[in-house]
Amino acid sequence: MNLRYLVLVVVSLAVAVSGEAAQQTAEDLRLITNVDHRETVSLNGDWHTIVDPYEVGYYDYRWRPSQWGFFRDEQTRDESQLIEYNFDDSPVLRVPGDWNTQRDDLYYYEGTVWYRKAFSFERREEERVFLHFGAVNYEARVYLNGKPIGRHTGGFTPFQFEVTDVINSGENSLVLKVDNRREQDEIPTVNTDWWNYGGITRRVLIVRTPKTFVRDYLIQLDPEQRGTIRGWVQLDGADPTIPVTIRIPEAGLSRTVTSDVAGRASLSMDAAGLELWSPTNPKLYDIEIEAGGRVLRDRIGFRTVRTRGHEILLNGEPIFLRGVCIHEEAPLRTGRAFSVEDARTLLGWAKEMNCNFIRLAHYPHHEQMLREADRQGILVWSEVPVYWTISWENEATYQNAKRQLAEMITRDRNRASIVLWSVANETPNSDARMKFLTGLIDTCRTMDPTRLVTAALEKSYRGADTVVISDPLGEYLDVIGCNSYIGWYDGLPDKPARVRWRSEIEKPLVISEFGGGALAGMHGRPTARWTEEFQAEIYRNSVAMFDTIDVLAGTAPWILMDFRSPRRVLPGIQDGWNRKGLISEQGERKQAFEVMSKYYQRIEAEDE
Ligand code: GCB
Repeated sequence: MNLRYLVLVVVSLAVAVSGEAAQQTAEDLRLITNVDHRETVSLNGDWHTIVDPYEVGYYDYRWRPSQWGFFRDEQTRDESQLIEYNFDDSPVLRVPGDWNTQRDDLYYYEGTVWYRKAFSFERREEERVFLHFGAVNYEARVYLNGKPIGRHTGGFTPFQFEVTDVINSGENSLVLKVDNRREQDEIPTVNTDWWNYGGITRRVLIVRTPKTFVRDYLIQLDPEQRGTIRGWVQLDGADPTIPVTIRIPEAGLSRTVTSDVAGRASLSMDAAGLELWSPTNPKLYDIEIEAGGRVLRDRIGFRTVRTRGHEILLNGEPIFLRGVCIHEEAPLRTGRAFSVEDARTLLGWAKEMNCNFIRLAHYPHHEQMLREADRQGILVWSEVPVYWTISWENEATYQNAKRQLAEMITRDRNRASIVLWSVANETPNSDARMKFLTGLIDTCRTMDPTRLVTAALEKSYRGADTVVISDPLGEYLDVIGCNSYIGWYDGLPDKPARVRWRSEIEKPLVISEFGGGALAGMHGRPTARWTEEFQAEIYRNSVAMFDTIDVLAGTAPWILMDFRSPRRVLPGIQDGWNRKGLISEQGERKQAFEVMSKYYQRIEAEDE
């Protein structure tokens, strides 16, 4: 027996005993993209759930993975058996949705909840079947008809498992163990400034595909040659060397390529006549990708993004990013946002503020948000939750971050709206952190050569009032993001007007956070903290400061809407909410909203 075979046998045995399936790696994701345009069956709706803080559904009394776990196929029960749980008589939670806002007793719950969905399904000959999860926070162990089919960690990215050989024609039982406990070595780590909403927070779908099908593709303009589409199509299946035709019917474009033995077909296509996507003209084209007699459709916008000195160029023209940061907090109802309606409300507010750009903080947001940004013509910064003090030295932590980054890029690299991938937020410098983050930057560049890479860095002072960015990570980025709370954590609201920025790096600078807190409806003098007047004063002086920064390519105030955070405990004012929103969670605009919207109106007029 050779060593490789022996390792395989040992790993398979371990899997069989523990019920564990190895997690996919960044290099081997095999994600099926564009689930919106595939044949799917929704498993959204009510799921029966068991709250299990001691994980008795997983471990036995010796703390070993139990053979009697809650994932056992319920059809195999007999009446004499000792079974101390019952999904059918347990309460339901809605999917998609976090558990914290669905039941009062789960408001602060962090731990394990079991979910069960019973469903019927008709299998067809000659097809493959996959389960798709938009996101589950944080760890998901998935069982179909009593069999473990996979495990995934990371609360904001999609994952899938093939279940062709496990799904029944007839009745099925899908069980998930969902655990959202925070751990030091995970991504994110234990310490964040947002609430750790648990649950199956995004949609669950059954995806039906032919035996060989188009799994993924990149169809984007070459950033250096706007008249050319470059990319590739990836097939999946037993018959990978078949012709693939890519068509853009409205533009009369069509190209047929043949995939190699790995199912990969490279694509290069003349695109000289295409109308370009931009915030003022968010033109999307219907795309068809035909392989093996089946057509997969998508809607794709074509644009380029590059930098030149201190400028960001969209379609070759300088553009100032008139932005705002957004958390995935549901507007008006609270909880995790997940729907097109949520996206429309948030983006509608951003547009009302005259934004052309949003920073989706601090993790990948749901797919509908990106599709809506494509439709509305809003540029996007998308990031992974590599936030503050994560375990830089831990190889498993690095692999986890890399995989989450790969999942984000794979899901969204055909969205015209996304112009920036961000690898980190406010991370303290060290050799280990540099190695970690430059590794993530390389992953971005390998997986998507068409976009810019950034990170939100921190500033430092030279003297009392001169700000510089000396973080060595800047050298590896295309665009420097910088979070800066001058006037809130750093001095009083009059301070921004005195501060001057000096750039030592010949790259565009985006102020990726600034601002301060205010309770909507609380009024007083501009010197009284938590009043709308105090917050508006910070904004007025920040805007005056921005006018003096010649390398500035964009700004994104923190934040569009108040959001839940357990770090924010001041009674009567915070009550568990970060109050730096320009709008309250109930939709009330604070005075600073008006300051920003006027600033952006002026910038927009100057740009025209
Ligand atoms: C930051 C963080 C952000 C916080 C914000 C704040 O610098 O990036 O996640 O919520 O400050 O409100 O302090």
